[in-house]
Order: sequence, then C-alpha cells, then structure tokens
Amino acid sequence: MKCTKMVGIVVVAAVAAISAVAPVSSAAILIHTPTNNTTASSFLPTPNFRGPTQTRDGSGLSGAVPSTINSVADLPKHNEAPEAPQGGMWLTTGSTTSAWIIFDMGTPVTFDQLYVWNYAEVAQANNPVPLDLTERGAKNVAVYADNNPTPTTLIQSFVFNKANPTPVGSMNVGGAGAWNLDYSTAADNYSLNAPVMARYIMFNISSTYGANNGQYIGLSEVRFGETVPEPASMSLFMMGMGLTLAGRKLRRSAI
Ligand SMILES: [Ca+2]
Repeated sequence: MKCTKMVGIVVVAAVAAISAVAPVSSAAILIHTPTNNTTASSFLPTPNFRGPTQTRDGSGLSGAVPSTINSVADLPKHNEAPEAPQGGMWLTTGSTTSAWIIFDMGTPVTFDQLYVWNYAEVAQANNPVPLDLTERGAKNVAVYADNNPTPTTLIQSFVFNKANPTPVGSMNVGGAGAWNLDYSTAADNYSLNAPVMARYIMFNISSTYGANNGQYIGLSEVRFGETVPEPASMSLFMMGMGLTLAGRKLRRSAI
C-alpha cells in the first residue's frame, strides 16, 4: 500500500514537471513558397522588370524565409532602396484598375495563413518630393483556390494593409540620385476562417490605395502558412500520457 502511494506521487510529480516545461503555445506554422510558375494579368517588362515571380523568389527580403515560424515576427523584412524598385516587387502596367496574380504551389498544399509584404516603393530618385508609391499596393483582394490552373473557388476576401516602410538610416534629400537610404517593410499576416488544400491560389485584386503616378498595382512578396501542432509539445504530451498510463498500471499491479 505504501509502495502504491509512492508510485502515485512520483508519477504525479513527473507529469507536473513535464507540464511546467511544455511551451504555452502549441502551434507552429509551416511556410509554403509558390513555384516559379507564378503568373499575373500584366507586369512591367524589362528594363523596369517587375514580374510576378518576384513575389515568391525572396527578392528584396533582408534574409531567407524560414521553413517554419511561430509568428509573423519571425519573417524577414522587405528592404528596398528607392533607386532599384525593379529588383524585388511585382507591378502591373499602368492605367490598371484591377489585376490578378496566380500562385502555383506545384502540388496541393494546406494553408490557413497569408503572409503579404505589400508594394513598398517609396520614391523615385529624380523626384524632388517623395511620391507615396505605396499607394500602388493591393487593397481589396478576393482569394480563390482549388486545383484548376485558373481557380474559380472563392475562399475569402481581405483588405490588405498598405505597406508602411520605415527608413533605415538618415534621410538624404540632396537631389537626384540622393535617395540613398533603404526602407524596411514588415510582412502582414491574414488568417483564413478555415484551412484550405489547393495547388493554385489566385489573388483577385479590385482596388489599390490610390492612383499616384499612373494607377499601377503591385505586391512585394507573398507566402502561405499551414498551422500544425508543435512536434516538441506533442512529444512531451505523449511522454506525459505514457507516464500516466504506466502509473495506473503500477497502481493496479500493487492492488
Ligand atoms: Ca520580392
């Protein structure tokens, strides 16, 4: 009888200890990157090339995109020097009031999170006054997704935030070519009401934040997230379950 009590105390203490070290948050997010087969209704050609694949190739990002994150804060920022906006973003041709971009994931993937770095061009080198070209960012966006190359299944509609670039370093407005600072823009996170499994994902963009400098529409970078149980907390949970079951068995044996 004394032995049974001791076993019970040890098991309870062990389970309590495991619970104490288990992470509070039990979710991690897998990041899915579209393939290079990403297309759009239009894009600026060379020499100002801003093709749709520049939303999936990491261009403009300050670092590599992790394969797993815990929150949007784990994603790198988009850094864009005003002299070289063609390096890292997608932009339609001008006089465009709506646009679409279709991401081919290569194979059906499950996603329940969108990560969007909206269009973050700040100014042009030859302009004495900075133009707010973040107005070109996608605003009203309907997300379609299924396994058709042109998806027809409406999943959910969003209002994307306008990019909010933060200057890196001190502002220099000394004249042409003097916009020599970088701008840093964080990703925004939008959650779907329920997970979706699809190969093709389309953003149908019906508005922007303004018509500054010719009514273009663009995005800087996009990723899709899949919320999954944290493997570490799952194994700790299983260990706890195992100890509890072992304790019950021992108690039964002692009786
Ligand atoms: Ca980019």
